[in-house]
Amino acid sequence: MNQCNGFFSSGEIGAEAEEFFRQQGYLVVKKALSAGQLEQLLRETVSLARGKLGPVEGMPDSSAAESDDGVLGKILCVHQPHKISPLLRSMVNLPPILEVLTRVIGPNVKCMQSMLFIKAAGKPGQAWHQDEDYIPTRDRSLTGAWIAMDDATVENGCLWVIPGSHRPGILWPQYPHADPRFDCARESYDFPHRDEDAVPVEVSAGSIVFFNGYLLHRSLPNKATSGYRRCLVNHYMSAESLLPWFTAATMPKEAGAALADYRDIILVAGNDPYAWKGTLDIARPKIRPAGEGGCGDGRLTLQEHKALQTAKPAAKA
Ligand SMILES: O=C(O)CCC(=O)C(=O)O
Repeated sequence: MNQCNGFFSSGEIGAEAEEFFRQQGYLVVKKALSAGQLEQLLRETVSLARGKLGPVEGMPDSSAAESDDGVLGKILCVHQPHKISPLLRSMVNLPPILEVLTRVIGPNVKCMQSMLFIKAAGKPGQAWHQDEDYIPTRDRSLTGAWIAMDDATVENGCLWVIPGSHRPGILWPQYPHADPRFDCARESYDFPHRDEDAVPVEVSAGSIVFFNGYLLHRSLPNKATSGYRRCLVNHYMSAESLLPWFTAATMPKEAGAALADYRDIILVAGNDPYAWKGTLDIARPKIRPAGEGGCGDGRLTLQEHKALQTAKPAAKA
């Protein structure tokens, strides 16, 4: 029994796992996928990257003669791949995922997003952030299920988490960083933890890392000389909560902003109390190309960003 480090087996998700998740903000289900399922996922990733599942916005040019490595190396991440892949759509309700989610979220659970990270050797990671910065729930129920498609190690850029950092329920400020270790998203700062408080979540392929939407997490660049650190991340929340996401596109005309509710969702467990609204099919897959990290002009160091923030009121006066 090694529950104290947050690693559990499928079928072992009980009160101890739930308590670990509540306190630390994450847990791991070891080897939740079979070798066959992993193999299918890896093959589907190549098909998707080659455009065989249909067009994807942002797809880099590749020729049929190019090697799989050449094609995969141009893509850092595919957003919403389940929209064109029946296989990835089926991974949204894998039994080990539902086993954990119905324990840590509740009986009624919906999914609103999938992301497929490829992160070839040499490619950047993701800076400190909290997923609720991007996907706002009303009840802090956002939970990621991060399915490792390769062994994820410190060397190849595994996930790092700050245990317990979800508990205050605060969204920390973010700024557009210029750190070449990370892709172009924004970075959280001024939270009361140090980088040294983070722990690497090294897992074997087929394991699933679950983490709360307020948990501070990041990943570092893939420093291996070859290979990938691929993962499929699905995001879930309580079906009882509205989802005020992408409101301009999805808010019903008669509703105020306070009632905005993104309805391109998949119910994966229990009942949807808002089933009367129906669902939408509006999200389309999109590719984030694999740059080298760092985002060039217009990006700031934290010191520059803070100096600008301090200068703003004075400039207005
Ligand atoms: O896998 C990664 O590199 C980052 C994943 C992540 O930050 C997320 O899923 O929110």
